[in-house]
Parts: sequence; structure tokens; C-alpha cells
Amino acid sequence: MEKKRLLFFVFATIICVGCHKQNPNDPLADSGRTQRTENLLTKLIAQGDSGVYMFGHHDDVVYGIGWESDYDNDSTIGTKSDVKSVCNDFPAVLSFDLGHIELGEDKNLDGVPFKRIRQEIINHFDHGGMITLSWHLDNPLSGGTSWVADSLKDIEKNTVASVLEGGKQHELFLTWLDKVADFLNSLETPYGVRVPVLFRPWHEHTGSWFWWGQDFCTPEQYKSLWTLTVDRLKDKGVVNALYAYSPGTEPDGDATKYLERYPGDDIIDVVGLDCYCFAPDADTVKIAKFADDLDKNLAMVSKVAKAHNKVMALTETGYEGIKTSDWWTNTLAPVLKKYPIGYVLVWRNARERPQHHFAPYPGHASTTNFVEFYNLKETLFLHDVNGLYLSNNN
Ligand code: BMA
Repeated sequence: MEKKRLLFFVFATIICVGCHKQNPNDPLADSGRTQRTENLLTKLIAQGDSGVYMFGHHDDVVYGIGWESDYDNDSTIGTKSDVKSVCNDFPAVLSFDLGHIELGEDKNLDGVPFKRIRQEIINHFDHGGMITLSWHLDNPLSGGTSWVADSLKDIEKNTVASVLEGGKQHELFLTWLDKVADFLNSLETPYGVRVPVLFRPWHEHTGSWFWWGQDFCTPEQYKSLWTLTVDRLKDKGVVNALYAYSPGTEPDGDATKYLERYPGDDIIDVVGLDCYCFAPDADTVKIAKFADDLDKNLAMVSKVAKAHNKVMALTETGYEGIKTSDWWTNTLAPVLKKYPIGYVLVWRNARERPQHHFAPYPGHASTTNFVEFYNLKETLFLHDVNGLYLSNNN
């Protein structure tokens, strides 16, 4: 390239990179993230402290029991939801998964097009809702999934080491992170406003079912994985992400164990917990045990949140199949009421595996009780946060 043209190219690139920063609709805060992203954090904290929490549902608006959105038709965006069919309101929090974005695929691991996920995120933001993203990415060393396979355990235990600096798969892994960065950077309204999201990678690492789990890396390696992730996203211009730490229940109420692999206050914004109710037979003893475990773990997380000046959230929960009709107000809500949580998220209603559902749908035995849960003064749905929460004017 001739020198003059090269100079022009460099100059134009600088202007372009600077464009976003100078967008008067979307100013940056001192932290380097957008002011709206910082506002989301401030509001999550204030909300937790005021005794209310948002309700969230994974993949809520893209499919449910007995239906799947028409992904090629723009007019179906944000129109259907099992939760809405039951209580006439959308969840305040929508969650989606980025698994398979790293492979350059058009659809995520559950068959939802990323294009559609992007549209739903922007639409939900425009309606004042919050968005959180998980990432069930494949294994960059074995070529398997997020979940460890017994036959591959010897390889999988080296995966985290392989993606860190100096590791065999480091360069490949950087390209995977860059694909996540590209997606986060693409979450922008037509007015050039970046949509704030809560990114929640490397979750449930206190168990050993994902390749980044407890048995497959040291605490230092796990923390380095986080640092690498967040540094790379920042280097790639991501200014709209908060980060959530969400272990499972293995720490069993012990803050030291919970914090053993904590990447640090400078990296994490939200301290969370993933805690599920396992009682396929509706056994009341198992349901009571879930409530006790949830209580014990949230009590511990609330102390951690306070000590580290973070907001807490129940980042994943649910009762698969919801076998008792009063679970919402008689099991879940009484525990949540005790803690300053910013939001609670239940997992997906899998259209391809109908027993794998965590929210009610029309005709489900818990619909009446879910409406009671909806009407509790502490639960916030989209109508409650609409216009007050994150809208473009905030
Ligand atoms: C799991 C299950 C899987 C799904 C994954 C990512 O808990 O629901 O079927 O693929 O989450 O959404």
C-alpha cells in the first residue's frame, strides 16, 4: 500500500475506533464501560437492597413447550413466551447461550440462530429488560462438548492448561474469544447504543462436569482462564459487559470454598449461585432439602456479596418438571425473600425434551401458583421494569 493511502487508512481507522466512544447517545464511564452498563450494576445493587428481585427465564422468547419461534420471520420477535402465556407478562430478565458461536456456526447448541438471539436482546433492552448470557462452549482440546466424557477424561483434564498462554490451544482459544467479542460488540441499537449484558462464562466450576470444572484445573488456572477471557474481550472493544461468577452448590455454605477460585473483585461484578431442585418423584423430603440447601448457600453468598461490595443473584435455578403445584410461592419465594438478590433465573422449557422445563406453560399444574408468585410484591417482571430500568433514555 502506498504511504499516503496507508496514512489515510490508519487515520480513518482511528476515527472509526473513536466513533463509539464519542457517541453522545452512549457515553463511556471512567471504568471504560458504557455508562448504561455501570447503571445496570448500580440498579441491580439498589434493587437487591430494596427487597425486590427480577424474574428471568432462559430462552424464554424463542421456544417453549409445544412451540418454536419462526426464526425467519422478524414479526415474531418478542411476541410469544410460555411465561407470558401464563401471567400475561414477560420475564424481566432474558437469558441466552452462546455455545457454538466459537465454532462459527449460525445456530447455538440448542438450535437457536445467533441472529435471532441478537434481535431478541436488542428488543428486550428496548423494553427495559435485562439480558444475561451463558456459554456452553465446546472443548478446544478434545473436540468434545462442554460436558466431560468419561472416555476423554485424560485429555479433558488438560484443557484449561492448553488454552492459557503457552498452551497448545491458546491461539485457537483466542479466536473463540474473539467471536464472543464480535457478538457482544454487535449488540447495538439503531441509535448506536450498546446493549449492556451480564456475561456468565465458566459457571458451575465447583462441580466436575464441564471441562473447566474442579477436577480439571487448579484454582490458579481457573482464575487465569477468567483473566484471559475478560482481558481479551476488553482488548477487542467490549464495553457493554458485566461479569458473573456462578459456582454450584458444592461449597455447601462454606465461603472459603466458594471463594477458592474467585477471580477477583476487579473482574467480577455479580456473585451468584446455580442451585437446582431434584425431585422427579415430587418427594417432599427432597423438595425441603432443596429449600434448605438454597437457604444455606444464599446465606453464605449474601455474606460474600456484602464483604466484596457485590450484588448477588440466583443465576440458575428451577425444579425440572415442577412436580408440585405450589413450588413457586411455598418453596422458592420464601427463601428468596430473605436475601438481597438482584434476580432469579429459571432454566429453559425445552421444546425438544418437554419434561425438561422449569417455567410453567398453559395447562401446567403450577400456573395458578405462578400467577400468585407473579403478584408477590417482591417479584419484578417486564411491566415492572419497563421504562424505569434500562431504557435508551437512562
Ligand atoms: C443444559 C440443558 C441442555 C442445554 C444446555 C445449554 O442445562 O438444558 O439441554 O443444551 O443447558 O442450554
